[in-house]
Amino acid sequence: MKKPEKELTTEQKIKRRNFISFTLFGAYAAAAYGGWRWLYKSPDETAGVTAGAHKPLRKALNKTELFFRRLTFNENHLVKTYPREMAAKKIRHNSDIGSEGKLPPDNWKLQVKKANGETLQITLDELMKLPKTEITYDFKCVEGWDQISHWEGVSFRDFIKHYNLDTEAKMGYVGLETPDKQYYVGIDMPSAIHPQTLLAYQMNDELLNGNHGQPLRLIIPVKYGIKNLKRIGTITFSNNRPRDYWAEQGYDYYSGL
Ligand SMILES: Nc1nc2c(c(=O)[nH]1)N[C@H]1C(S)=C(S)[C@@H](COP(=O)(O)O)O[C@H]1N2
Ligand SMILES: [Mo]
Repeated sequence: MKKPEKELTTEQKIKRRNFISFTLFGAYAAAAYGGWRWLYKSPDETAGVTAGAHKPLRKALNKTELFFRRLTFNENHLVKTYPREMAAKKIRHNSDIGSEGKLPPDNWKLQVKKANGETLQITLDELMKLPKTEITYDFKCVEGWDQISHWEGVSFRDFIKHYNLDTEAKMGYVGLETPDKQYYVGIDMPSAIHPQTLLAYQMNDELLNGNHGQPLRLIIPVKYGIKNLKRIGTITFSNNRPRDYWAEQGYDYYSGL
C-alpha cells in the first residue's frame, strides 16, 4: 500500500513557491544577461555607413526599415501639392555643408558614374533641354520647420530614361555627393525614381542661387530636408548603401515622410 503523503503546511507551501519563483527569476536573469553580453560583445556594423550600432542590432533595424518601406511606400502615392501661389517668395535657407557660396555653372558638370565604369559629364544647359517638371509642396526639415516652396527641374525618372541608365536603375541605391565631397546622401531607388523626385535647377522661376544649391540640387518630396542635397557634384549607383552624412551622425538612413 502507498504511504499516505504528508499534507504540507501553509508555511511549507509558501517556501516551495518562493523557491520555484526565485529559481525561475534567476534563470531569466541569466538568459537576459547572456543575451546582453552576446549583443555587447558582437562586432560593430561596417563602419561609415551609419552611426555605430552592433551588427545584430543594425540587422534588426534594417529589417524593420525594409518592413516599413514595403508597407508604406507606394510609388503611385504622391506627396500633397499646393497651388503655385501658395509657395513662399522668400525661401528659408538652412545649412550649407559642401554648397557654400557661388559656383559659376560654367565651372560645373554633373558627373554620373555608370555601372560599366564610364562617367557621363553633363552640363546645366543639357539638363535644361530635357522635359521640365515643376512642383509646389511642403518642404520639411527634421529640425521642425516646414515651408511650401516651388521648384523646377528634370524628374529623376526622365533623367534615367534620357541617359539610358536602366541597368543602374535596377540597383538598390543612388548616392549623391557635393563636388567637394563634404556632404553626401544615399537614397533608396524606389524613392529616387518616385515621380516627384527632381534634379532641380530653378526655384520660383529663377536659377538656384548660392543659398539653395546652385547650380543643381535634389528635391525629393518623399524625404526630409536632410536628403535634399544641394549642389550635386556626382551621382553613383550601387546595391550597398552609399555613405550618408546624417546617417553617420545617427539620424535615420531612410528619413522618409
Ligand atoms: N550640400 C548640402 N545640402 C544640404 C544641406 C547641407 O548642409 N549641405 N542641408 C540639408 C538640410 S538639413 C536641409 S533642411 C535643406 C535646406 O535647404 P534650403 O537651405 O534650400 O532651405 O538642405 C539640405 N541639403
Ligand atoms: Mo534640415
